[in-house]
Amino acid sequence: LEARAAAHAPDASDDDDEFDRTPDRAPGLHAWVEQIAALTEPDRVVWCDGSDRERHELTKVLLDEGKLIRLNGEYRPGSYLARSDPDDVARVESRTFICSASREDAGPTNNWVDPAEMKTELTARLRGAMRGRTLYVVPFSMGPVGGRLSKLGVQLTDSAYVVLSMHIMTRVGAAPRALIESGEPWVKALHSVGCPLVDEAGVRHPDVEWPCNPDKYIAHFPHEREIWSFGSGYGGNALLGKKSFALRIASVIARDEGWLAEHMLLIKLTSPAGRRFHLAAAFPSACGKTNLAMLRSTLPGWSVETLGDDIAWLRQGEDGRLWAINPEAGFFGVAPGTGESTNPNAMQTIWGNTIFTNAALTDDGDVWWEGMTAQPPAHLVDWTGADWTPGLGRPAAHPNARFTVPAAQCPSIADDWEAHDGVPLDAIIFGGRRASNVPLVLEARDWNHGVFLGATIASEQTAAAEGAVGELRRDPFAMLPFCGYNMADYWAHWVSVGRRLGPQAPKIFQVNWFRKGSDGRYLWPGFGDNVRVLAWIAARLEAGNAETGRGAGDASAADGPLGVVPAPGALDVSGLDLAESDLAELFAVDPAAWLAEAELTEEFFAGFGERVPSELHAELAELRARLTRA
Ligand code: GTP
Ligand code: SPV
Ligand code: MN
Repeated sequence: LEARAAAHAPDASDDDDEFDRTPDRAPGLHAWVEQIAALTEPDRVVWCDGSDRERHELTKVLLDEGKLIRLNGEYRPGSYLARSDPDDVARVESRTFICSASREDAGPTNNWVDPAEMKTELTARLRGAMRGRTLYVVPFSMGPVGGRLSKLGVQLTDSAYVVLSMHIMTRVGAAPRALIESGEPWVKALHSVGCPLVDEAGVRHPDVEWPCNPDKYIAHFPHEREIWSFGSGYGGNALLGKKSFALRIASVIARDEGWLAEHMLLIKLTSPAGRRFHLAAAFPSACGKTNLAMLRSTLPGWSVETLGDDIAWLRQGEDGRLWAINPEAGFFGVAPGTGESTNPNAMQTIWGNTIFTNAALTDDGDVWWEGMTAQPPAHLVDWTGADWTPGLGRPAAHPNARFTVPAAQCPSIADDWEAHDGVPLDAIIFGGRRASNVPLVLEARDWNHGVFLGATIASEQTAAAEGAVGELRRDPFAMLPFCGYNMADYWAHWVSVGRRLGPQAPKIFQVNWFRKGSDGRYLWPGFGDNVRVLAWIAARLEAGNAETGRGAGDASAADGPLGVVPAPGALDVSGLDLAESDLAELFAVDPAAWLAEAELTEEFFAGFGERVPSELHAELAELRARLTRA
């Protein structure tokens, strides 16, 4: 690596790399790398090319340093386990900042610090922060390289684990670098774990398994399209192409350019008649996107193919329709709950070439987590490195343990998942984790009603971020932690996008897989049986299509106070062990409880003041009127 470092340093005289011979081709890039290297004082600078050779070298470094554990190649070839610091296991929303010019532009749902102040503070933290470490320069593309909806970035990082993860999650290498050096716009993404190996006195300290810093900052500068992340090595805090770029910065670019950057899965649904539908769905973190994206149908003739599991960029095409891409190249998926019975496609995807983070280790060198099998192994090493046996009363894997794996390995991946123009979108689905009140499925009456449904999503909090798990919180559009500007302006942007799309706009639906009975059990079987809900959605999409009529199934529906719901018998529940009373409860609407929710929605909107679009106030008034009549 050291030799390569010399060869790839920006000022190297060695000219085996055609780009390094002409460092002036991207003066912004080279000057920035030099400036950050001067500030952070790494031992060396390595320009990454995304190659297999680089992956092997970085893996070897991480194994030698004890930062990765090689899994048993018989069960999990090319796969590794990383164990994080126990205080660096999830996104840190309290330390995530949107540093727009004014506090109002960040809005009440984001932490805001004046951009100049934040840069001063972070510059102080970053001074000498990479001493004793390597600074990696990682050019990447979000979306297929050169695609119409794709965007470029460069991440600087002092974590080889982050580089390896970026290899999987984004398109790293010479092709995006060439586009950047040809003058295409790109996003600056600076990351340091904030854990120098050499102190101020020049004394070198031993490294640790997972370097990080208790003082964390995930700072975004929307105006400059820049990200500065300090102190964490974990997923959403550190893989800056993902939430920081593809959602927070991209949502601002999207607002300015008239498109949408969303926390959505993307799938292709095929009916028994061979009709194809492209659906996007926004559910909050750890609320079922990966599972729906990889759904294996329990209804004969229906199938789902995977296009994306976490992020979608949506843009109007020349034909006037809304087109969607998945800007990522891999899955950073929740491990617990993933097993053959719930998500067999995910289990097959992670057959090998996978980085696991905070899973438990079996005695024969494989990984395990709660929900992978019905019975846990008799002995494990848990995610903290401690011995574990069943009955200890604590989970063996961290609840936010994750797998990082190339999307191409997914058996259900769609042929056109890397199409440069994306796919035309037929429907958008909103959902959350709601034990009560929210029905299994409903259809919005029109676009603005759909925007109201998205804006008012509430969901029980999960382990994907710090905070009390289970607490109900508003998570509009599943974007609460990811919107890079004022949430009310974002709602207004959605209203305006719908106005522009007109009759070509996708239809909007809402789902809830998580409703519970009074005895605390889930009323709906979920997972593969969610295709039954998708089939009704497809029928509704076909019902509006005069040419093909009702080829997709029973589209009959009834108007309810919350929206349009399946008419009795329209939802295919054949073969399910579902009591009539449970089915009724899945769709039950309690007007009193909903009037109370409407009260909370009014309070929620009030927190955004005058910026809430009038269309949403009108939808709230309409909801109340319908509930009162109900
Ligand atoms: P992020 O990657 O955090 O954005 O999450 P995600 O939305 O992709 O969530 P994921 O699909 O990984 O699901 C999170 C948890 O919800 C897992 O433990 C799943 O097993 C569980 N889950 C997903 N779908 C269903 C469902 O239909 N029913 C039930 N009961 N649980 C589900
Ligand atoms: C989420 O929390 O929504 C994730 C995982 O998808 S992370 O990349 O850590 O944000
Ligand atoms: Mn997510």
